[in-house]
Amino acid sequence: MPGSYSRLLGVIGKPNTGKSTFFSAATLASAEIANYPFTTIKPNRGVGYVRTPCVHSEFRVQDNPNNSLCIDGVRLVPVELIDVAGLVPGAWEGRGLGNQFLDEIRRADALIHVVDASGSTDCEGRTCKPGEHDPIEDVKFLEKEITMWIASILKKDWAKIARTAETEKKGILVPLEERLTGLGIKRSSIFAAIRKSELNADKPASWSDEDFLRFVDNLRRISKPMLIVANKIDLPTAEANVERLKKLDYTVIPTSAEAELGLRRAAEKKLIEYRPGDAEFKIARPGMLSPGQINALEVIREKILLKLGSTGVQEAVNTAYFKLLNMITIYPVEDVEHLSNHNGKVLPDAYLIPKGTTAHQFAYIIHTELGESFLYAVDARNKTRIGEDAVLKDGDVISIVSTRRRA
Ligand SMILES: Nc1nc2c(ncn2[C@@H]2O[C@H](COP(=O)(O)OP(=O)(O)OP(=O)(O)O)[C@@H](O)[C@H]2O)c(=O)[nH]1
Ligand SMILES: [Mg+2]
Repeated sequence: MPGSYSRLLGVIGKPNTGKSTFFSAATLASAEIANYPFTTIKPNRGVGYVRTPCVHSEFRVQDNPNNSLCIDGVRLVPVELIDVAGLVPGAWEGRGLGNQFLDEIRRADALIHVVDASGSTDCEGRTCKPGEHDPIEDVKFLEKEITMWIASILKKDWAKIARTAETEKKGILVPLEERLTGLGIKRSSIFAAIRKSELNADKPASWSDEDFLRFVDNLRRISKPMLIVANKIDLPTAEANVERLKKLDYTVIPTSAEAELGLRRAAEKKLIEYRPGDAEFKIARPGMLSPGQINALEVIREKILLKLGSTGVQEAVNTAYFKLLNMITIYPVEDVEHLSNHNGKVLPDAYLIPKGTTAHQFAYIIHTELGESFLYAVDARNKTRIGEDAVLKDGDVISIVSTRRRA
């Protein structure tokens, strides 16, 4: 996807927690939503947005966004999401829709785990008395499912590859990498997981079963970072559970996916003024709304926006990008005076790139040719030249000067 450095967010969890509602709210793509488990069978893929303050106000210019949107000073940069079937305990062994689900999140770079914080669905997603089910159990089971799934992929010929790695003295990194690239897991993550597990990469045959599982569990945490969306916060039994979920080792974002979906649909029809993630909305066309609709909107305002500051959906997408994946936003321009591209469009593009990216690497991200012909970059804020090794900062407006062209 242009400008997003193609990262994929996987929306996962047990059935009936609101994954498709969250996905629809985030992307405004239609996805089937219903109050029973396994509504979603085939995955939904769609485009949502990361929200960031646009630099155009600071530079006091009017912008012409191209790869993204800008609504009243808020830049919305497209990002891709996938909503999959619900996962039930034992999925890694093929229960429920089992491995099919796991296969679909293979390519996800970060996971948004949607939990029913109100506790009104049991461990298989069947409706139960609100507050009856403990959502902490859902977090534990999901961790286990993903770990066991990765372990089952590695376990098949583990004894053999561990022995070969030792006899040929080639270490375990390369054979592990070969087996894990299909899951989008990189060598650096494997290396980090071995270190974190305090294991010897040269002696894998001596790892005990426990060592092996500890390694896989660390690998999951490192390669598939996850946050918890504590959904259905509009229900009264959710509040206490959110506080308990926050004690776990995750970023927890309370949400009402249903409320966000309502607000975005109303905004799409121009019935209200609302940008994804706003703390408030304004009714734009009261005459077009029934008293029931106005009442529903006012309940969202009172019970969610005034209480929590937002519905949480946008915050979850932003947190996945900016915190879990450590991304920053960069605006490439060709002309640093006018902040425009070669068509005269002002601040046309916003790119999401990993923190730590250098000016030269950024040139490669825009275009291989630009990377190859890179001379130096110019920071549009102070019009100074920056070298190839300069690390870019969030919100930088950068022009790349190359032997061929400016970008
Ligand atoms: N109260 C409340 N209900 C919600 C919220 N989000 C979703 N729901 C309801 O929860 C039920 C399940 O929603 P879905 O989005 O279909 O859930 P899912 O996780 O995709 O379910 P599967 O596809 O079956 O795994 C529906 O009745 C939704 O209307 C929310 O924020 N608050
Ligand atoms: Mg669904």
